[in-house]
Amino acid sequence: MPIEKDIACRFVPNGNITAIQPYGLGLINDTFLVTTDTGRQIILQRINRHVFPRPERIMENLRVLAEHVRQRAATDSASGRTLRLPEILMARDGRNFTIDAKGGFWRAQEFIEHTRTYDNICNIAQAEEIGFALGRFHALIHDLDPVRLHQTLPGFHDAPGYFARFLQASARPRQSEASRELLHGLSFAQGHESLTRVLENARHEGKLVVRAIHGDTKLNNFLFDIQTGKAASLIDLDTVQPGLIHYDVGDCLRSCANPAGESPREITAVHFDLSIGQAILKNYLAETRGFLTQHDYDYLYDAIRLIPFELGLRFLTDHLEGNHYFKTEWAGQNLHRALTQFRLTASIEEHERPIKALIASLVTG
Ligand code: ADP
Ligand code: GN1
Ligand code: MG
Repeated sequence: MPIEKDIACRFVPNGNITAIQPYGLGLINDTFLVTTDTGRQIILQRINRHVFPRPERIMENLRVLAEHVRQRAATDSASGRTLRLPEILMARDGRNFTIDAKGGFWRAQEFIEHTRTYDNICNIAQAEEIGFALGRFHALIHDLDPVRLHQTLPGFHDAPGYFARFLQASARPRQSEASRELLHGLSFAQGHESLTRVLENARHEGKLVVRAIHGDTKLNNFLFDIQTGKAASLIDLDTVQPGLIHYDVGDCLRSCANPAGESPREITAVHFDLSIGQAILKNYLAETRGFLTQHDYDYLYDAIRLIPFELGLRFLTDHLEGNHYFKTEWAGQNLHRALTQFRLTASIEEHERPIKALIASLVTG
């Protein structure tokens, strides 16, 4: 019996499992869609232990998050539209995870039906939905004391830390001569070190405060209702932990406001689309106006510029270290992903004035 079937049985007390298939295009966990003879479907995941050293901390955070959101929903009935978060399922032994014989860490969650994800943004209406969903998520957790959450992934979004690791990896002797692409990536990274400290400095100066955040707000972590096209859910909650909301806003815009996506055929197609950025930020700010501060607004542009650069550094470092973090399908894929994020960073720098003007008009208007 394949291991995932044995594990799935632990989360499905009633009914026989009729199908298990690998599901989705996440780069970190192993995800399966499990179907039973009652027609019920669940999402089963093996958490990547290399990325998450203490996966039980994720599950504790998810419990705290669910409890907080439930309490808020009870007091917040006037809010109109809701954003669903997937319910975590209990295993037969009463825990919300299970461990296999090899030490693999598994958990299951409700499959949110009638939804789909996108890897490339399609239109402005989707961008507006993304802005709403991220803003609503931040509004739901803005009063969740971050002290109640574990760091599930220490050093995540520590851009200076990523830069130091990049320097180490790039200093190691290479087996073959560097390609033109690699030389370009190395030189882009080296030339942008000064970007890496901007958010962490603002945090140390007390201008930006640590809050509960999502941590991984890329496009395919938003579920869209197939029929209405509305954002139904924000998933992949493994990196919900203390952090800066700027990480989430920057990550969301780097992922969604680049219509060419993370794996474009031609890197020259990559650019920051101002209309998409405007649609996301407009709805995001409408949901979060009640608790964001002037300092928060002041650092939005820096976040939008930093997070694609940071991700480019992470991809490039993984390429140099032998691709043990992000899943890859072909040699050189992480280098290609890095150059894509660097191209996006350059596009954001080219559009600095209009992006700043856009933020200013949305904040004051
Ligand atoms: P990873 O950390 O590897 O990205 P995710 O938790 O994002 O893992 O899951 C991978 C993919 O599986 C998602 O992009 C989405 O397509 C799908 N998925 C995950 N959870 C759910 C869910 N509760 N309902 C529907 N689809 C889901
Ligand atoms: C990973 O897990 P997934 O595929 O949704 C990564 C993000 C990156 C993203 C780039 C925990 O997201 O930080 O931005 O890949 N998640 C983790 O595609 O490292
Ligand atoms: Mg994901």
